[in-house]
Amino acid sequence: MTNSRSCFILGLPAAGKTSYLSALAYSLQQGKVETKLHWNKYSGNQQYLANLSTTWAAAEPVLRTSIANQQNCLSLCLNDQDNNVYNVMFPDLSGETFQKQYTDREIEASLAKSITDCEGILLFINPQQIVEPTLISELPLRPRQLAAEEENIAERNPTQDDPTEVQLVSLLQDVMYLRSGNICSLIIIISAWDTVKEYETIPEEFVSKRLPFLWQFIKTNESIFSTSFYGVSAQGGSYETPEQSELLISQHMKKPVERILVVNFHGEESHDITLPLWEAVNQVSER
Ligand SMILES: Nc1nc2c(ncn2[C@@H]2O[C@H](COP(=O)(O)OP(=O)(O)OP(=O)(O)O)[C@@H](O)[C@H]2O)c(=O)[nH]1
Ligand SMILES: [Mg+2]
Repeated sequence: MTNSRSCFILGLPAAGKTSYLSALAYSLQQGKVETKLHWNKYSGNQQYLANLSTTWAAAEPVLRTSIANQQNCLSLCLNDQDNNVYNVMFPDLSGETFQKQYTDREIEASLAKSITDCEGILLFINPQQIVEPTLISELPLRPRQLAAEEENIAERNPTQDDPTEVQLVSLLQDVMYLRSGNICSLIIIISAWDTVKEYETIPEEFVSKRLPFLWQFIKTNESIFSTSFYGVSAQGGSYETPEQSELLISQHMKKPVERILVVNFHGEESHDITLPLWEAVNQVSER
């Protein structure tokens, strides 16, 4: 039986959305490491994902997704080990689209429909991009007159200055509003997990410590967001210099897919990047 599933991918700029899709596209084509989901057959336009897969294999950073070339609807026909077939549809949008939604309080009708109709949301957070809130007690003491003058000069830029968790909670509130409270599976993916794994082991713990407001919001709305947390290193390390990329490739010559690291809710590690997607489509079928 074929199930149609639609997932929505949400995340601010540089959250790791496209990097995840590039590792996913590569993983689905290789046969060396077992994955929960397999490519069943080609469907739709595969060129975008095929290009991402090539980029991943070469350990090259993906290009940032501009609003002009964002993908509103990619599709994959996948099957799991029990031979359930899933037609999974998802977008690869630019983080700027979500920033605009946050600042302008507006959303395109087609995007709103994708959010309303989807069964699962993958929300990406890059630990290296988190803007943390500043406590009033941490601000430097300034004479009142000077502070007022400075505030007139320095214009606040909400997308740069507002804490990441505030922006994400606002976007999730929009999701709740659009879906009129309909339950939705929410998969929170901490990307670039290779940059945090030395001192954090459990992805949910990372969220509760680094993004406590977001974590409280999710806990408060458990009846609406059925949430799972994953740590994912789609690249396996940094691609910042050609030497770093070459090292990653040479360390995993036989099984390149083992560069990928996925840490589940319990802190268990694997190389299966299809797990978060499988959970998003499977949680729905269990309901
Ligand atoms: N170290 C490390 N960096 C990563 C990993 N995955 C992504 N990054 C880095 O995170 C940055 C952003 O990644 P993208 O995948 O382009 O993020 P995005 O969410 O698609 O961003 P937009 O297209 O701007 O919305 C890039 O500099 C990546 O190299 C990883 O597994 N490890
Ligand atoms: Mg992108």
